[in-house]
Amino acid sequence: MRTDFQHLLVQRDDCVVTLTMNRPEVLNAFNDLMLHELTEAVEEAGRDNSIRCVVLTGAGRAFGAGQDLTSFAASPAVDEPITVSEHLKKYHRLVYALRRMPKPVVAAVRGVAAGISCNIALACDLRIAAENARFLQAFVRIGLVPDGGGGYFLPRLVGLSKALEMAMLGDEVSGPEAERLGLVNRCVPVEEFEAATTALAQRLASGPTRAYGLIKKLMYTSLDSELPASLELEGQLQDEAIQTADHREGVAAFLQKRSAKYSGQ
Ligand code: LHQ
Repeated sequence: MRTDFQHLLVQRDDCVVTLTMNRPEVLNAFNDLMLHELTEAVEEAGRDNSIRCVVLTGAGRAFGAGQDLTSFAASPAVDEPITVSEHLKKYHRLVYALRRMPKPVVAAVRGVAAGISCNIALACDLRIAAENARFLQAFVRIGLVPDGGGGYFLPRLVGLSKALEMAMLGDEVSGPEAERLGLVNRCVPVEEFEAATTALAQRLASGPTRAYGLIKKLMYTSLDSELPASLELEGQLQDEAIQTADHREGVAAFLQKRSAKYSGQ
């Protein structure tokens, strides 16, 4: 997989790839190049069968500060209407790449995750936070609405009431509070953050990868569908899962009273 990016570090450890957004001088705020590089890397990781878990994180003291406001800002002096929806389509491509990737993606959040960076973390499958994490729907502070899927992910993760509060007040939510709300899966002390992230990623990377991909499809499709459609899809996906080598290995391991050794196939 390509590693020579300008604003993205790519680190490979066996079947885990860690993608680190790397503009620490602006708390990893997104400029066009970083967004492009991250999207390319996520899409490539999705296609590469030797990668079985992806970790997304930020360099330095933050996860990300949202859109770089120096490279994309409405000038107060200009009256002409500006259109941001075309620009947002580039973020949407990243959101789809994360959600449709047939393997687990973990967001590892240390420090601030603001604006669209926060919502990119919400687009990942699981989130681990350090105790110093700060989740912030910063949009309203500059008179904008949550983008990057925030209007979709946030109420589904924390419920409508808290989602509206976060979006309307724009106050920071700490790591421990995020865990309590279900915004993140777990929050750990700062000094344990890296080891806990590695342990989670390695566990996922040695699991039944194809089942994980099918689980993502089932869960994400069910959010948008009625019960009959979800039950129908469940049957189709289980037909697929039951034919995998990992399913056979899991059953054999159970019957032989040993740990399963999953190949990802
Ligand atoms: C930054 C940024 C930043 C540039 C910190 N840009 N430099 C919107 C518009 C258009 C299209 C697409 O979508 C979007 C979506 C969005 O994401 S809108 C939301 C954009 N983000 C924000 O409004 C957050 C702005 N940043 C902040 O409010 C604070 O920096 C937070 C709360 C994130 C962190 O506060 P602190 O920990 O106190 O750090 P700091 O403010 O001192 O920032 C450190 C440096 O990073 C500083 O530069 P400097 O040269 O003074 O050290 C900041 O200017 C820079 N920085 N965010 N988004």
